[in-house]
Amino acid sequence: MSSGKIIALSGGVGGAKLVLGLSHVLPDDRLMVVTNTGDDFDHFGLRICPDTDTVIYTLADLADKAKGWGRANESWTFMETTASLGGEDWFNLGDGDLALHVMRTQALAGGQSLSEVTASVSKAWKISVQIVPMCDQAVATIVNTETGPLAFQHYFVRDQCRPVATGFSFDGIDHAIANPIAVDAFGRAPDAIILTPSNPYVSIDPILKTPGMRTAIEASGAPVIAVSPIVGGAAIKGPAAKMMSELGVPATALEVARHYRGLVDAMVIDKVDGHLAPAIQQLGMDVRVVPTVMRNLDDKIALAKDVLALVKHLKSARRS
Ligand code: FO1
Repeated sequence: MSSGKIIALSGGVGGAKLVLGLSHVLPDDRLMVVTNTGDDFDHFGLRICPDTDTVIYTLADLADKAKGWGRANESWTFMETTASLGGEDWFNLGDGDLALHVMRTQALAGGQSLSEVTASVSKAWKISVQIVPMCDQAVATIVNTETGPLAFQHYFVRDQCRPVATGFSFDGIDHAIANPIAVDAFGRAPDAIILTPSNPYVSIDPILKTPGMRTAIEASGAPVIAVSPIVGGAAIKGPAAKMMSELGVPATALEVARHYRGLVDAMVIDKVDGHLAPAIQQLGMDVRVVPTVMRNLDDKIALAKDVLALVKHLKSARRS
């Protein structure tokens, strides 16, 4: 394989798991992660960036692996004190996590961009994989529901994904600009672009819909591979399957492939969904059927290797 970059588009938990696997099998300078910032919001006057932070904590080996978000071995004095004062306690900020939000908010107020803050956090915590937020402008994912529009974290955390979703919008996206660092990387002949197994509607779509991003991906000429977050009709974590049925589409890996049609060259789906491979091939996509559920580091590395084998196959098929 050549030494071009592998550029992974990632939301939170599922995406971060595959990114960790990729980081174990690729030299650090060959991996770039573009993170979803549609989940970002202001809370207690602080800028919170959940998906970017999940990737940071995962790569810095600081993540709470059981919860999938936040830091391991957290203390919760801030939250307990906030609750005892009758403050808002629906969104859990651990004490160590809080320090990151305070530092970031201060740096942003001082004129740094989100990309710059993310790079300096990565440097401080010795993460050498490049983590690039999808844009430096504020974009806010809105979940439209039967009972009205909800800011993403209100839908996801406060209301526990209970409202019935009718669609999604991304406030501010028209004024956003695809991160120039990512656009530059897409223009330098990357080996592949990976849509990680994150939620297609609220994690990957905001990245793809950021003006300039999809055009840059398409112009890169690199194969685009998506790993299905839907396995056996259910999402490994999060509301993707629930959203799909509420939107009136079957919660299947085939439907994920349909959603990405026109952009994605190949799908990686789980063994339990092997019967869907012919239908996905009929959409004009290549398919790999492998174990995709990442329970431990070995699973993450194995999936990363399977994805990279597919990259190699797609690149040599293009050459011949
Ligand atoms: N998810 C929850 O389900 N409950 C929480 O209280 C919560 C707090 C939280 C704090 C910081 C952070 O970076 C993430 C946090 N998350 C929490 C996860 C997060 O909001 C979602 O996982 C993502 O936005 C979806 O990818």
